Parts: sequence; C-alpha cells; structure tokens
Amino acid sequence: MDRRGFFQKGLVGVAGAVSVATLSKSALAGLPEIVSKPDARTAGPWLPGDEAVPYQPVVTLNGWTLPYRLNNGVKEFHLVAEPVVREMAPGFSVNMWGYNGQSPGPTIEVVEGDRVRLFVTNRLPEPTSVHWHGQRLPNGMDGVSGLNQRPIGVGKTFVYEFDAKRAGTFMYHPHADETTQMAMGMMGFWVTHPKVADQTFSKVDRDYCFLLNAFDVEPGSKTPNINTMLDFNIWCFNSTVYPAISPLVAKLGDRVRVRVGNLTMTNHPVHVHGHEFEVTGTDGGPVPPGARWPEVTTDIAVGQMRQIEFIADEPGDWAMHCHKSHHTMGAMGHGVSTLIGLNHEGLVGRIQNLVPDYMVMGERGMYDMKEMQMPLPLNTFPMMAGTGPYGPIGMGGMFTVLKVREDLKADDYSDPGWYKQPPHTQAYEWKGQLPEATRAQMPDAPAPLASVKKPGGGHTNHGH
Ligand SMILES: [Cu+2]
Repeated sequence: MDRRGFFQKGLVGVAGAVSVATLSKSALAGLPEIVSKPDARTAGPWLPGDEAVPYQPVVTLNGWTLPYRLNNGVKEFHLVAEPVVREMAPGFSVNMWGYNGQSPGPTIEVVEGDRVRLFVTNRLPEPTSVHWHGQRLPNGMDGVSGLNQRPIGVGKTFVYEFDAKRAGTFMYHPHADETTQMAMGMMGFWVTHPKVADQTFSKVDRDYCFLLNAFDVEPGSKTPNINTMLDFNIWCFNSTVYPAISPLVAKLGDRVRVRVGNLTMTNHPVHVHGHEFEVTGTDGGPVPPGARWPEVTTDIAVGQMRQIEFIADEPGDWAMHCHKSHHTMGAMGHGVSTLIGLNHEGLVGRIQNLVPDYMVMGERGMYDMKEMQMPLPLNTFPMMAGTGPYGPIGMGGMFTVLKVREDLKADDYSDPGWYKQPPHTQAYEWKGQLPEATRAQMPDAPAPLASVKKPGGGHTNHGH
C-alpha cells in the first residue's frame, strides 16, 4: 500500500476530519507528513491500516491518536509545537499552545519493543523541548533542555529516537519555560501497549485516556494567565469542560480501562459512580494483581498517572468526576462571600445605594445559579452548565458520564443519549403525610445581620 493509502486507511472512522498535508514525492528520508486536527471532538480508535494489532486501541477524550508511518521498521511521528485555538466548550474558545492543531497534543500509541522516531518541529515564538514522562530511554532523549539537549529553537526540528521498552501509561510535555508552556496547554498522552496481554497487563474491551489540566482564563478574555500558581478557574479533562467532555461509553459487561494523567498544580481525587475499580498501573508500570485493592475514588497527585480498570456491569448513566467540588464548576469569581443562612432583609436596598446593579443570590445555597440565565461576559461559560433528562446537572468542569448500555456494538463509541431507568428503580417524591418533626432546642438568637461596606475600600491596612 502506498503511503497516501496507508494514512487514509488509518483514518477511516475517525470522527472529526483529520487533515493530512499533501504528500510530497520525497522519499522516506524526508519528514513525515504533518497531520493535524481542526476541532475538539473525540476521534474514534485509530488502527494502523490493514495490520492486525495485538491491542485494543485507546480513545482519547476530546482528542485523537497521531498516525505514524513505518520506515524500515521504525514508527515515525511528526509533532508540531504551535499556537492553537481550543474550543473548551461551545462558544468558549481559548488561545493556547499545543501540538498539531490542538491542546492537548495527539496521543502517541505504540507497542512494547517498538523503535520510535519522533520529529518535533517548533512553531512557537520561543524555544521548547519534549520530555517523554515515565519512559526508559537514553539520557540524551529525555528532553530536559539545558540538561539533556540544546532547546529546540524557533523554527527548528529535532529528532528523538528510542525503543518503547516498557508497556504502560505515559505522557509528554516540554521541559523548557514550562511554567509558560504547560500553563498554555502543551502536553499529550502516550500509551505503550504490551506485546502480549497477560494478568498483569490485561486485554480490555475499551481503553480511554485523558489528562487533567487547569487554566486561568478571566471571563471575557481569551488567553490563559500564565502567572497563576493555584487559583485556576477552568478545570478540564483534556482542555475541555463538561458538558463538552465526551462520555465514556461501554457495553454491559465490558472490561474498561481508563488512563488519567495529572498536569495541573494540585491533586484530583477521580471518582467513578456505580462501580468499583482497581488501580492496575501507574506511570511506574503495572501494579501486580496481588497488590491491588478496590476503590471508587483514586487520588491523582501532580505529575502522576493512574490506570484504572473495572467491569461495566451496571447499566445506566454514571457520573465520573474529580471529587473536589470546586473542580466540577465552571468559571467563577473566588472573592464571593458565603451567604448561606444570612438574613438579607433590607440589605439589598442598602447595598444598591452603593452599587446600583447589585443583586442578591446565594442565601439558599447556589443551586439557583443553575437555572439563572444571566447575561455572561463574552467568551466564557456558566458555572454549572450541563443539563440532563431531569433538569440542570449541578456540575461542570472536571465531570463526565460513564454510559453503560446493553445494546451497543463493540466498536461503537457514539453517545447513546440519556439512560431510561426501568420502572420503579428511580428516586421518587413522597406524597403521603409527614410526621411532626422532633427538633433540637435552639437558643432564641436572631439570624446574624450583615453590615454593608463601601466597595473598593481595600487600602485601610497599608499603614500609610
Ligand atoms: Cu480536582
């Protein structure tokens, strides 16, 4: 098969067109074609042409797998570091840096023992490098600029080449001005499948992967603030926020693997509803079966990766999310006072004397926010934007849905819609009589009254 046929064959079934640059007549001595993706949709699993592969290919949530070409038995990839525009949610686009058209970059997917050659072209306005996190490789291929290599200058192309010695779950990211480059979204996933699946690294029916990442994009702006150290407001799976994050789809009874890497500045306890899973591997390798224990939440620290597996044996729509509740919300201001339990009587009028547009919310919690259609600044998304079959879903950010269905084809990854619970299996409203509640005796204190401070008066403690 000629190379054009090879690439096109490999791209069959990929949702969201992947554009292949025009193939030149140059020999394999030249650079591999640049393949890039124009959108943030989830591509289907990528299979290399007609070859039979000893693995179930991964599906990268809101991402894709980079096609390679075989050159004398070496798998050749071409990564292009470049500025991109990422649609994190419908109507919310962010100026980022990434690889081959998107942030994160494409997933690199190979087999244990493969010889891999990666061409990296730098189209950024500053030098970069690529570190292959977790891999066994020659020291000069490790990608720490200054330590292992000269940085890849603007407009230059470097070549990395090594054997994918160890099967497992890895990632890649720059080690050059990384506070800027990672805050701008430069990162990607790497999966090395075992040559032979066994108990330690088992064959699965579905294999999903994504990176946890976070950005600070002020409402109304389009570019992340790269100086933010902790106070991020956009919490993502693969540079995407719910409800734009694809669901994880599984057929009833499937063995499902989910690989997650954390490239944010804080830990994320990732929680799956309705099923118990085991951590079957980390970026350090597979966990021996005897050393695994059941979990429903696994904490993923900064720079770590976790590979979890479970049998999808409960049909339904199951939430899967970071368990830090502020990470399942969209953009929100952080300087907001807690108003729960506060007596607002007479307060609004007094505040409106100072701030004419002031409105009160939050004295009953913030549930009402979900239904509030407030005008938003351009280019942002509401705090909690997902809507389910029974109303607003009180979550956004690092949240998606595991959809387990009985009637699903093995290669079907499309969204099957909302689950319809069988009769008498759903929480319902009690319509009978309520007994008189026994209440604790509370002291007869009035609710605290709020006092009004003039806004903008933050200069009282400066001592001058
Ligand atoms: Cu989190």
